[in-house]
Amino acid sequence: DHDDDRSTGLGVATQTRVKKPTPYRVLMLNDDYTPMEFVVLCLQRFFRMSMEEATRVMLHVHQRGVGVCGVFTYEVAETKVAQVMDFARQNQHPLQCTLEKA
Ligand code: TYC
Repeated sequence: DHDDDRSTGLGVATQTRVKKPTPYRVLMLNDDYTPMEFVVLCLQRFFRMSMEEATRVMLHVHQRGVGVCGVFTYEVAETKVAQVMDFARQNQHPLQCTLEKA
């Protein structure tokens, strides 16, 4: 933002500093028990992925051990982790989701 009032003769341009939030990655972790379809459902439901994208991310996690669900502000990342963990617990799956500074 930029404010200037030359008409009064008192105007001085001022920059309004807008602080960019530190980005956080939400990570999905592999395990031996959570069904692949459940992980795909989580990625579709909480990260708004298409079935194709969710399947690609799930397979990446299955093969590599960890994968990125998305990058968000801390508050949003924390909320998404909690949503996944709650949904997994409700369905008795050991699925783990976490966040890290991007
Ligand atoms: N490894 C699981 C299986 O073979 C599938 C899985 C994928 C689990 C991704 C968790 O984040 C995960 N059923």
